[in-house]
Amino acid sequence: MSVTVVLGAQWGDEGKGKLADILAHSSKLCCRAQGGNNAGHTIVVDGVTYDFHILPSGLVNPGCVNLIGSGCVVHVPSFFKELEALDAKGLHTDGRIYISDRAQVVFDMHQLVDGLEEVELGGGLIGTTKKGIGPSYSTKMTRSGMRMCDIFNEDKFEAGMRRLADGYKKRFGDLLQYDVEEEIKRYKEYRTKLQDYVVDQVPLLASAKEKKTPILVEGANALMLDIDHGTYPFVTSSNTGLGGVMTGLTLGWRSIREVIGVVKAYTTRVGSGPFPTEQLSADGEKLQQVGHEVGVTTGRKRRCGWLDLVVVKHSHACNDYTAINLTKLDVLDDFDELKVATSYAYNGQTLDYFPADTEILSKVEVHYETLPGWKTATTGIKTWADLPENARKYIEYIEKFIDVPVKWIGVGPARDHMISR
Ligand code: 2SA
Ligand code: GDP
Ligand code: MG
Repeated sequence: MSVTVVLGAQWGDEGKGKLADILAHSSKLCCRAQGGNNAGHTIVVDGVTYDFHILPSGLVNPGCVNLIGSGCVVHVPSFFKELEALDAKGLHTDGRIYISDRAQVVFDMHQLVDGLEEVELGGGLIGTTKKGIGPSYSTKMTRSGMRMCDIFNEDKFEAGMRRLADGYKKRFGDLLQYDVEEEIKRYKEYRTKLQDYVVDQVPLLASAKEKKTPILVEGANALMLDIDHGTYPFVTSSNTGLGGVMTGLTLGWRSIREVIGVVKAYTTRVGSGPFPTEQLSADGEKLQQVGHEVGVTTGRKRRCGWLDLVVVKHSHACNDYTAINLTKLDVLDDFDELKVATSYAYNGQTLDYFPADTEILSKVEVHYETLPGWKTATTGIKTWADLPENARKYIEYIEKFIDVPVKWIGVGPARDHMISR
């Protein structure tokens, strides 16, 4: 079995979906290991735009079966809504999408609590997508959550839901406007509908291993949002790095052939938290507008700044990338010069590590290298040799700094706007 893993190397929205779609052509199975419908992966094929949230991007390829793995959290109504939206675009998914019976269920009450917990944080809010991700992973860890397999055990499931709702009612009182019986009622219908989708992932992946099926793992969110290695607490509630792939799917460590880090040619972040290279300036505004940097799930404007190689190096130290896909190079086409962060200093001392303490991170002084722009349109360029010299130099600088080969370069949103090297 050979497994290729695609992971976000920054704060998300690097363009993982686009690479996953391209690689799905040489895969038979595409799996999500973690996260829920907080993710937003946009794919553009033949002029049609598809947005994926909980569904894996491998669905665009008709020859690819897709799995939402055990490490994921699934809001069932959103799952069906997303399938319907794909169907309406002519993308039929029958028999190609499965959910692990061990994945956690995200309830409407988790989503409401997500909002209430944000209010509790006041000025220190995380800026979540309010999709119930944090509350759902919390109830998973306190062992009070419900899993997909529980849906088919009606009495146990309903008792579990009532218990969860009681707990939340005690905590939030009238602030929680929620009727558990309403939600329980809706599961009566889902129980039947879900029968075609819920599977035991362990034999599914074991059989894929036996048949040497090429597998693609599509990471969601990104390393800097990892619950352990990201900018805690301004992170999501799952392990978004390689660790999450190992726990969320049952693939076996020996099968992993390639771990591709997807790096945007600049940096963006949605939600709160320190962002050392953020540009609250005309340059930041230009990146946001040219890059169309708007959240796919919430419609929020993404914060923008220069490429931060300290971040990418930290990300590589955590995930051990075998290759990089540099994306959205074309967004930089019209800058006279470009800055890349190469180190941080704190209290006058250069740091040779990425600080764990977000308070330190928010106060670091950033050291930049300035590189010349190329002032040439790159969208449509198909080969490395045809890229402007300064664009190649920019890429080579990154490659040298992090010591990982840049194998793919994104020069536009469409599937064929990708140079492979
Ligand atoms: P959550 O909802 O608990 O996972 O939020 C916690 C933090 O994780 C961030 N986060 C994301 N960051 C970038 N992209 C994400 N997906 C959407 C997209 C985001 C959107 O593709 O554009 O539409 O706003 C994503 N999902 C979670 C989040 O902003 C919090 O900082
Ligand atoms: P993901 O969450 O990592 O899959 O990324 P998103 O889909 O949230 O955000 C990336 C956005 O950039 C999407 O709108 C993509 O269509 C678009 N995109 C991906 N690669 C490129 C590229 O190389 N150039 C340009 N201009 N857009 C790209
Ligand atoms: Mg995204």
